[in-house]
Amino acid sequence: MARRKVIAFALSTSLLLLQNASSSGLVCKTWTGADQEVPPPRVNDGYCDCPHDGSDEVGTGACAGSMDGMWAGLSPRLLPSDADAAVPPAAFACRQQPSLRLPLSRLNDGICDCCDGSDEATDPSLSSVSMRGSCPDICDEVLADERARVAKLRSDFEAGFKVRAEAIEEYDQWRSRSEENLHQLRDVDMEIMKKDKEELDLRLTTAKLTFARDWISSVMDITSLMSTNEHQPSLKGMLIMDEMETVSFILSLCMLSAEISAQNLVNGRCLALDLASLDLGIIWDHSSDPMPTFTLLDSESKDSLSQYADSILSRIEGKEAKKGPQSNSRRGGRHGRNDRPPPPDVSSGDDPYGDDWEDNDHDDDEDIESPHQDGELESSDGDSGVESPKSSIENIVEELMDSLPHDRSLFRKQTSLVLNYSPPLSGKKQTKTEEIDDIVPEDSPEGAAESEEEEQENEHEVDPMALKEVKLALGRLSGSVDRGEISAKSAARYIVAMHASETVLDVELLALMVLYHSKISASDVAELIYMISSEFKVKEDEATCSAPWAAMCPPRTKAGEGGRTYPPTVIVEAAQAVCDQREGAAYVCSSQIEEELNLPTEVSDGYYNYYEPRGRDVDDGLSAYFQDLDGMQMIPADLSDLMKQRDSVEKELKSLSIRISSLERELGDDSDKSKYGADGELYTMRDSCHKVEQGKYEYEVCIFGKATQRDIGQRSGGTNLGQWHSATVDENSGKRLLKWTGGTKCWNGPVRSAEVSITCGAKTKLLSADEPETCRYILEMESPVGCDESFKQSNAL
Ligand code: MAN
Repeated sequence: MARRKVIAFALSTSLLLLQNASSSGLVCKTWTGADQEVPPPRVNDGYCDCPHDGSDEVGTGACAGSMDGMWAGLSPRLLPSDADAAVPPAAFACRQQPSLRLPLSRLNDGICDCCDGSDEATDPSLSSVSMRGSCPDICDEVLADERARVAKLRSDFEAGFKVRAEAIEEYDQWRSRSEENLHQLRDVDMEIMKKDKEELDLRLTTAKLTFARDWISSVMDITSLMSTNEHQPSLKGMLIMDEMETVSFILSLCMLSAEISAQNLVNGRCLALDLASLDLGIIWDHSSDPMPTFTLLDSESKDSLSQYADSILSRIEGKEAKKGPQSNSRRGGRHGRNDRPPPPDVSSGDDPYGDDWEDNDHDDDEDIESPHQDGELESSDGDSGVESPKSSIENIVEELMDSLPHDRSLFRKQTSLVLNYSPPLSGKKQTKTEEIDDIVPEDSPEGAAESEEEEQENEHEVDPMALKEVKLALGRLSGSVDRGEISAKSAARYIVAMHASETVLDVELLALMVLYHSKISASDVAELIYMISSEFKVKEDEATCSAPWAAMCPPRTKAGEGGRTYPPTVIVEAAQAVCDQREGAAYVCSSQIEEELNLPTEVSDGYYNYYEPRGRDVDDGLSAYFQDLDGMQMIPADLSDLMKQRDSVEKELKSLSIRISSLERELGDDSDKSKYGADGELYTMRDSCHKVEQGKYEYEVCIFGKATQRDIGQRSGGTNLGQWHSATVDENSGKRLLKWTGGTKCWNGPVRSAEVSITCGAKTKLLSADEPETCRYILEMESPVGCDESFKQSNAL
């Protein structure tokens, strides 16, 4: 109403101003006070060109209130400070309501627009409108809510700003401490430790070379002593055997040692042969197939010596020998240009296997050698009838096995019958074996025919407990026998490989070292010698059935050089003891084929000719021969010290590297400077989790961790909304955005993800959660993290 009144008044007074208009145009002042000429077309065109007096728009309302005394014009008091700027202000801002913008035409128009009336002049000289100067100040009422909001914002900001500043300070301190720490660890400690390790490695390499050389020379010394013992028949001399017999001796040692203990069979190989080869500078590559290959120690090459030392050391430490570098390995061991012969005493000038190998009338000799001579294996071809290298090797292995003096076949057969025997079910009586020795297993045809008769004859049931014990004992023995066979077969394969290699090796020396490592008692060794060596062996008369050991009883001797007799006394005595012990003992002739079950009530030594081999103990006559070798099986103190030091330096290096990388990860690398958000503001919040409930869900976000959605009331689990992804600052709004990505895939939708936008707040708190698109979650958070300068400015705080 008041506004309409003012306009009417303006129309009536504008007519007076028409008189000032010249025909060429109207002259009036612009808003800055400069004179201007307003051309006729712009007069009364609805746009106010003359704001001071409204003279160009007297016919319209465009300059309403511009009549003298009624148009206040632009009071200097109301103009912004840059009033003399070339561009006029577009609007008037109420002093207490900066967001309320008024068009200039509403200034001094008699209407109170600003709550403090500041849009209406109080200058009395300009006052001619009723409202002028009489606007009441109603700001307290109008701005109450806004003022409260701003006051809270300000106090939150101040509190948050402080917290943020402290967090940044803490981060800075942590960062500089950590960087210093990292520098110390990475550039100082690590360097020192690496140098230490380098020095240690150097000393260790030297010590290992010395160790390897010493080892070899000790073995040589000891073994040559064995050959030239002045006072008693040398150990070497005890082996009055030809090459083939020596091979049988080695295989038998491997068999007996594995029968004594499972520990003597390592990965299906004869440990004694492994160790003996190593002593003699033979380094096996067990992985090659069908035949193992080996490298000979090249005592002139540091690499070879060091590899050798490693093998010996790991063997002493009880670890499997490390595999040598492939370049050192030589299939079949044929000497190459750079290959040196093995240590002098290991090889003899003669062909070690001599004619015995050729004479052994196995036709497969060529087959063994050919793959190695040609550098590749013949492929197996069933159709052509050509034997594959593998099977020809197996044939030789079988032949070698047949040459072994101990025949376990009768024992095996009986043992398996007993082990497979199960007593008939209740009601059916079973006899004790002693009374009826023709018990045939139920499932055999004879068993069915005889069962009735048996039933009548059998008065005593088999004691199930006794049977159990018998089975237990036989089970153990049969396991031993199996191990022995595996061990001997494996040894046979290695021996075949050595032979095929054409490398000149002293097989007698090897036998002595296997004898040492097999740790077989003198009596078992004696039995082998007497049964293998053709010098002592009595040809068994096929027609008469004699005990297998009868060949050595009584033990014979043979005069040797220097008035010595062979075998050495220790062996002869041990053989004699065996003869005494077994005199009159029951035995089964090899010619007797026993197919039927004889259930024993107990298993005694010598069951089906199987006498358990015994290990060599300290009192054993043979132990004295090997004392010096026993002393060698230790790592010298200085080398062991160095190894310990190196191990501990390596351990320290490892833990140092772990610490360095974890510190680097914590600090964030160069490409990850924003890990802790702008200025490191998130550092103090690291690993903190925040929750909010919305609808039927509770949302939890963990800084640098995971975001989860759970049903309200659910304590754990929930839907994975993603793993921590990043913290960024939105360029336009200045808001922090925290992201979690790669959550559980939405059914028929995207992989879940969550985004938290942070506004300034005194404390960190999640305010709300929303799912604007399926499986995309937007959360609002307030936190001191958002209380920075840009927030202050944009909120005019
Ligand atoms: C669950 C929740 C919801 C989501 C649906 C999608 O119910 O994660 O937030 O929308 O799965 O199937």
